Amino acid sequence: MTPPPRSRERESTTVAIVGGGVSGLTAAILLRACGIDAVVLERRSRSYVEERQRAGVVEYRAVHMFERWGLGDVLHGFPGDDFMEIRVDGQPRLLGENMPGLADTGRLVPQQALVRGLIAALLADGADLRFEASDVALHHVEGERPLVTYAGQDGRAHEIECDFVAGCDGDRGICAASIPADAGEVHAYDYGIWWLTILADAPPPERPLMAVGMRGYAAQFARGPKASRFYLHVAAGDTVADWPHDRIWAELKARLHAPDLPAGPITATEVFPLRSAIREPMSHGRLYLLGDAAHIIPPMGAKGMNLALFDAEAFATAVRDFTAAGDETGLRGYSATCLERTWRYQEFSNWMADMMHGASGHPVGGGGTFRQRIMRARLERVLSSDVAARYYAEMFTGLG
Ligand code: RFL
Repeated sequence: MTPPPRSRERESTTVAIVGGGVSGLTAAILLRACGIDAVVLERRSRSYVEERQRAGVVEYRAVHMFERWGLGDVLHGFPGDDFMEIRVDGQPRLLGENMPGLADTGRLVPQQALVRGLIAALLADGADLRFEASDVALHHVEGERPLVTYAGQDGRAHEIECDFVAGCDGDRGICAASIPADAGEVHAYDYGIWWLTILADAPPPERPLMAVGMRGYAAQFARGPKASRFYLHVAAGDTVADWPHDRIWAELKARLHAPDLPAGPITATEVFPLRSAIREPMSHGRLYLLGDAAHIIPPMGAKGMNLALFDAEAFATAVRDFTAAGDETGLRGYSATCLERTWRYQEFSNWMADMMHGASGHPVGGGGTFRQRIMRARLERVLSSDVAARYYAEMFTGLG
């Protein structure tokens, strides 16, 4: 920890939240619903945060969380699909057909729509959101009153004393980095698989679509009524420059077995490796890590944003119980509670990634044709057995 600065005007709040993404804003709105004051410090501008496009599905469990807190209005989306199409070598198969557990699976809420809804609701309620806060640093998180320092939009130095710091600043943020290396462990896993993701103003598929075939894995998901997010498994080390738009559309048409796939302007592309990293414990002194600051998970399974929402509720509830009644149970159990769900979702994501890439001729970790056939058999079991599909349903909805 860096030593605290001197001679600045000191403010005070109950919770200083570093990061105004999904986890930080959700923690802020839930704390506010409990009458607990908080300040959100976000490095980027409001418009940048509101435009950043990533996830698209708020799971059934999280939809109910917002409704339970009387905050259902922040979810500006449209109903999710009850089925997922898995196109196996060009043949459509429906995952979840006739599955009672898959009715009402969640809601399609693009991440930026959720962020916009949260910001609007917080500001309408007079919440303290500070955008373009730079040089955020944490001090004394092992003590009773941590201090957070930062420079405001005007460049002036500020410091905020608080009871708790919520580290919601994402993967590679300053909060996790300020925890001493010997104060915990990071469980990391590199899948050795890289994806190209494409956002396009192209009509979404009839239902969420994953394609399995020996050319490699591909997928297409709705990101609003007129936009799609596509994924393509690509060679490790590829860059965006390796994928000009003509090549992207040709490969998507081939892998999705959709020669007439409607194209549209591509608005964003990114190449990234599939990896997991889970920090244990998820707290240090009075610093609590939420969302990607504590754990990252590959997009396969659509769980990153949903884990962030789970952490936010666990944290807000724990602070509420402590503040209202001095009950420390939630704070003490925060890390174990969140890690238990994190590991279950990591297992789901890992299971899906193994199955989809293995069945597409690229088993994670190698294993040749043996692992390819094993993963084809696994996929066939999920597509043909209600019992096997129920596992998928439970995990996808977040009710498992
Ligand atoms: P966020 O949303 O990244 O927010 C972190 C915020 O912290 C700010 N920040 C700082 N602020 C102040 N001071 C600093 N020093 C700061 N450093 C950073 C950042 O500007 C930002 O505003 O993290 P959070 O809240 O933990 O939420 C996590 C989710 O955003 C993430 O898990 C998902 O986007 C992951 N994810 C997906 N999740 C799903 O549930 N379903 C999906 O379909 C899905 N698709 C995806 C994804 C992530 C992707 N990327 C990033 C590879 C697709 C992609 C392409």
